Amino acid sequence: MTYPTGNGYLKPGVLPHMWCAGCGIGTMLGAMLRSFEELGWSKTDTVVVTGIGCTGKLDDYLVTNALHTTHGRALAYATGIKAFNPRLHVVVVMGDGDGVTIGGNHFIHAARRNIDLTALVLNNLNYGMTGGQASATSPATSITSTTAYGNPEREFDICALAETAGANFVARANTWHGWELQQSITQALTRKGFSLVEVMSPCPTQFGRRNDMRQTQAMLHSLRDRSMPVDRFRALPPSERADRFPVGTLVDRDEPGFVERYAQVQQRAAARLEARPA
Ligand SMILES: Cc1ncc(C[n+]2csc(CCOP(=O)(O)OP(=O)(O)O)c2C)c(N)n1
Ligand code: SF4
Repeated sequence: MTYPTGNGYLKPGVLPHMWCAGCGIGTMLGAMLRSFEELGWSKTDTVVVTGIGCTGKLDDYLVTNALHTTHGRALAYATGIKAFNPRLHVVVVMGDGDGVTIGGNHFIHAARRNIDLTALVLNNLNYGMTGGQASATSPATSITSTTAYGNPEREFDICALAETAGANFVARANTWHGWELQQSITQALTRKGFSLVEVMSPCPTQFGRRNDMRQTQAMLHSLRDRSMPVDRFRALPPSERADRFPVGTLVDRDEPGFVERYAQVQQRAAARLEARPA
């Protein structure tokens, strides 16, 4: 089997990777590399920004410009990079802890700003790296290392959050349906404004084994079985939606992104300066 090189984005000699057997992060990495390859992006024009966690380790496998940042703040660093040099393709890879738990505020404001970045949030329903603690996406009643008798909190719907905050493009995928995952990533990468792909992914080691999914593949199968193409999901009566989640493109709009709006601000400021009496 040949592994995608993503235009040479994959660091030579790094495989096999560090993630647990049955983890979905490697699948997301493969899909992202195939998308880079498909779009013909150059390594020098692409920056991958990560946070901290099992998902945050993804940049270790890349040859391109990569910035390994602090937990929950990847979007803040990425915003600085994009604002300083809008020519760059900036892709931000985070876990659900990074993206919407400790990083929730940065996430809301990146989407509100509609800053021209692509965020890939791997949602494995818990903090994988640090021992399986509950995150903001751990389902209500689920068992984690910090909710041994069931999670009393309700979970965030990451896609709904991005949509409400103002993101131009929002999609959800899972690591079982690899081709669809790659299609969603490619679409997200080509949109202006803030684009999000929520990647539903198994964490058999921390989440699966605590929630009646002890076999390595069980959580992956559960995510596969609960996924439903968005058109079919929306046709379901609300009473039948409970254990399902829609996958595919949920939002695709063409509002001006931050880069475009900021360029207009710069033009207005330059015109004002020029109009000043000498
Ligand atoms: C400010 C800060 N708080 C806490 C930690 C400890 N920490 C490291 S990784 C992590 C959880 C990562 O979870 P997630 O982002 O969901 O990624 P996963 O490991 O599941 O891929 C935590 C809490 C940290 N490194 N920095
Ligand atoms: S702990 Fe979970 S998220 Fe981390 S590598 Fe293992 S399976 Fe993947």
